Amino acid sequence: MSKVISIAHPNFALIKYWGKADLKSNTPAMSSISLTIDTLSSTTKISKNRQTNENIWILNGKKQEQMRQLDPTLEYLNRISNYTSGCIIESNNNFPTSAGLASSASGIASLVTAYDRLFGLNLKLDSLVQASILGSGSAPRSLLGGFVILDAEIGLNCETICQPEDWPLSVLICITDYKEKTISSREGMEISRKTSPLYKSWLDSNKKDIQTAKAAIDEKSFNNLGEVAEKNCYKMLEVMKSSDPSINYLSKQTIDCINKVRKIRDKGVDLFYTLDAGPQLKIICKPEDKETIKRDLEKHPSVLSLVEANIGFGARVINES
Ligand code: 2P0
Repeated sequence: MSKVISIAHPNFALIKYWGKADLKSNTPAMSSISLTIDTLSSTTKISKNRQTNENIWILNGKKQEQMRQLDPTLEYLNRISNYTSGCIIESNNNFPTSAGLASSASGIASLVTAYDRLFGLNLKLDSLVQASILGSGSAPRSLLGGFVILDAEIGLNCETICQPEDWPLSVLICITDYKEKTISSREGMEISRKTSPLYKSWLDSNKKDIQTAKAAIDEKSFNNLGEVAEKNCYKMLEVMKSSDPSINYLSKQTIDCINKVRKIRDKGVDLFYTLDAGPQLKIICKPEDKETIKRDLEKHPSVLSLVEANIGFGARVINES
């Protein structure tokens, strides 16, 4: 086989990871639960570099000067495959990169999946998780579809806890800004871990939030899941805000969208929302309410575009030759 193309989707955490147990291994300090979505995707083509032992990474058509984010993952995989030359990696995102839409999670998950096939490794999930986590702490969650837990308590076990077809919710993403963020999640997490007076209680409350969210997913209780997800999101935002320097990824447009979405909810529509390290607002709703919410948001001046998604599947190979 000379080249493999794979696809992976971003995932949005409902119970968030914000802080690391160890910088070098990039191990999250807490468990997280996410939702893999469809429509947005990262596609990665990988082939061996037969000219030199250099790794080449072309992201959205542009050759990257820095391999820093991919190197640990590639080194891990090269050790397993005993490969000492380079790879040519071409990744494309069909959505804004580094703008709080989890492009690194889907990008890394698609790379690991493509590499595994190109080298015929057939790695078990725990090795794919290890390879992914070295690139991005949220990337293992994009290896899988549906609702996914990445459990920091039991050795970074990553598994789907509800398949997409078992609870088919809808997701609407309000894009309020296309710009790349100025503080990476990695930097932000370290600032928070070192300086936020709320960091310890954030860490301590993780286990309970995970239990509550898991129970809500088991029972398919939309309201219980929404309540714990929003509370967990606001706790993370408080940790960011109380860091020194204070971290804020939201814009005025994000706040406008939140206010609008709350008004829609006050009218009796079931929905909840979440925010990550960026200004985009992600709304989770029932499929039957999607059109109503869309109609209310579509023309809102703070919404540059509205992306519709459903719950998606995990990373997979789509072409090999
Ligand atoms: C999450 N985020 O759980 C949290 C919520 C953003 C806010 O994981 O440093 O790209 O590469 O492990 O995974 C985004 O950060 O960070 C993230 P690194 P990552 O989805």
